[in-house]
Amino acid sequence: MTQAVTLKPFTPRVFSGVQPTGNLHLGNYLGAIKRFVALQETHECIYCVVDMHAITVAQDPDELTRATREVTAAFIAAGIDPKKQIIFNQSQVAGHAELAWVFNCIARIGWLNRMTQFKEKAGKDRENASLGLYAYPTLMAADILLYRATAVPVGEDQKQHLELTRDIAQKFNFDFADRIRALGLESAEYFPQPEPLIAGPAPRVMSLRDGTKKMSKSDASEYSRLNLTDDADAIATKIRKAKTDPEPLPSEIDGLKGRPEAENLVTIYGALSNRTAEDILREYGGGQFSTFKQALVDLSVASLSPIGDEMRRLVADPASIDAILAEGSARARAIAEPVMREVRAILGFIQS
Ligand code: AQP
Repeated sequence: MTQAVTLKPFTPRVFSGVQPTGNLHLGNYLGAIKRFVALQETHECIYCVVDMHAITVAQDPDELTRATREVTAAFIAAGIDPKKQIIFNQSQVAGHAELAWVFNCIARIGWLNRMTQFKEKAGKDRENASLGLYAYPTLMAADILLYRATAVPVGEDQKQHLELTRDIAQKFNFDFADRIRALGLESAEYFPQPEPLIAGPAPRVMSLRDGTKKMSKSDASEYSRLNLTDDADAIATKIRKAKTDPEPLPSEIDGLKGRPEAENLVTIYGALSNRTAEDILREYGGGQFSTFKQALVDLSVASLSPIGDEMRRLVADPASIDAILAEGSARARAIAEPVMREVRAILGFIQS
């Protein structure tokens, strides 16, 4: 006999996560966090510091604790209201790990073998990569679907993982369609197909040293990225040293073709100032890079310094940050636990 559960229609809900690894940079801000802030005006949002994803590569425990507080501080400093939205750390809601295991049994090895991020991160030493790094996308699917989230703001690098999440949701719904119906859901859709929210002014911010590589926490060169906690001097030095080519900035957008470094700097300027590339090139096109770079320094310092200052103020009081995470975790558990009960019922697990 099946256990009776009530399955409700989807609530529009945003979920996204950031790993507490290394220093947060401008790519994390423009590709993800800045958009998290905007979405809270229109959506119920759950923002997660994904500490379990972080340990897919070796982490120093003290550093992981520090970085978890720093990402939490960045969310708040950027403008996310922890009273209205849920901010928590992943490891405190057991359903993430539990649902990830279920999804490990739903996803096919062939699907995982196509994931380019694993190939890039494992590199040539694939045999020595952790099993967790390989299974990273099924944990990410669990993060999202545990809350039956309908929309996921991420940078472009996460597009493939989002597609896998949709495939897992679809296969789960298909494999258990009869059971889901028998349990009382009108349609056979238990999990939603979450929409990736990738569009935005800067879905892929590139390295300041190489316009063909994404800005990344793990890049060995500090000069490749602007960290959210960089002071004005560091921001100015990094932008002045940013790689460019010998040509002046073009006056038309077409002139950026084949010039990835120039295009990246214009994209960053546009995302920080909410201006279009056309508008920026109308003002700076034909002039020297040094003039444009100075304008970018001023804009970056004005945009990032208040966030960095507020982050420093917040992390100086770790007990308050931990309290915010604890409260967010309790609220996240309250959403996740009924979902896990339903999932267990769908699977046929006897529950005590
Ligand atoms: N360069 C980027 N441009 C736009 N968005 C980006 N994101 C990351 N880099 C860029 C987005 O930031 C969010 C959080 O990323 P994450 O910390 O969960 O993981 P990540 O993508 O692995 O970040 P990094 O900095 O690139 O770390 P490493 O160096 O470890 O690979 C995500 O929404 C991501 O898309």
